[in-house]
Amino acid sequence: MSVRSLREVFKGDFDIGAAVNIWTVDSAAELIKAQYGSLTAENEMKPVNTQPAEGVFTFEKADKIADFAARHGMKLRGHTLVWHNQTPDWFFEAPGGGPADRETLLRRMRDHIRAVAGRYRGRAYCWDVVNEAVADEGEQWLRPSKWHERVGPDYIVRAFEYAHEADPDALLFYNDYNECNPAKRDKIIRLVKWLKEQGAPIHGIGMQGHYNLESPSIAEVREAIERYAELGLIIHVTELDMSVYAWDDRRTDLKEPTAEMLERQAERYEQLFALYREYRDVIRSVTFWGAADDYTWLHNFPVRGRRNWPLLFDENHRPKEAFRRVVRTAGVEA
Ligand code: HAH
Repeated sequence: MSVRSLREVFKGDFDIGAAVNIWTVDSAAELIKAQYGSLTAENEMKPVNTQPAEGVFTFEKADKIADFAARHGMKLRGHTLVWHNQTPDWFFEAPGGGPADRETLLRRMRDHIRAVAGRYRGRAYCWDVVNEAVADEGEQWLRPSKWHERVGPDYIVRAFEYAHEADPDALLFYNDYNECNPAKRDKIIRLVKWLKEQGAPIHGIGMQGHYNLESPSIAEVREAIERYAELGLIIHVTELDMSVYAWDDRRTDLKEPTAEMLERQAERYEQLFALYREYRDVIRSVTFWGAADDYTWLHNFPVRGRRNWPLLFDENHRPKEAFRRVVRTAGVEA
């Protein structure tokens, strides 16, 4: 029996994408070609991989993914140019040791963005320009990172300017997680408003979408979409997955997901996609953070020695109940 293609089912609504890496483009090639219309490199375009030492650019792995996308007529989302994580230490160090100053950091940022966004110009149609700059907890607005401490908050503005300079045609995104948490959501909104006041060329908000069976509630997701949409930018769901564990569940004994977990996951995915379809005018792309459950960043994270099953396809690339329910939201049977 043939399986519906997510890409086709949601054609009139939004793009359906998946994060891939240099191994999964091979191991899940057939599934990816059949189901997804957009790719994101899970790690291969991050600073740690593209510029491991100053002035030393390595693009083989990123190219492998960009080439796969081009060969199969898929879109490519760029991820990510400026981040506090997966960025080599040299970025922040002075040539003689000690912390680099603001000018050095901004020059390195600009050179990096120019090289990476420049290389994929005409291939990556959009970029997550700044990833996760907002603080998770408490009163603090922006996360205390080396970028923030050594450049000041305007590092975010500069990143968008440099990205626009490197690729004037690319759509530029601010991307973050816990984006439906009301307190963090409001900090993200404050950031985006401030960026617009500063004249930063920002076109969209990336809602990462790392969810679980309990949170966020669908009402919180709806409220977040509403508030982000009011800013007049487009929305991409950039890294969707649904852990079968609550955030504080530390169990490591499960060899496979329980029937209850799979049912609840299917129900939540169905509710999410029904919601996304309501907002199809602002949500232009929905990308899963993986292709199928055999490989996900959530194996061993945040709990070592634990597997997870957060996606729509199982470890053998077969559609799960969640897949059928998602397809159903578009008014067709799986
Ligand atoms: C995301 N962070 C990153 O954007 C992505 O690049 C990475 O591959 C996986 C997840 C989400 C995140 C985190 O890094 C740490 C704690 C919670 C969530």
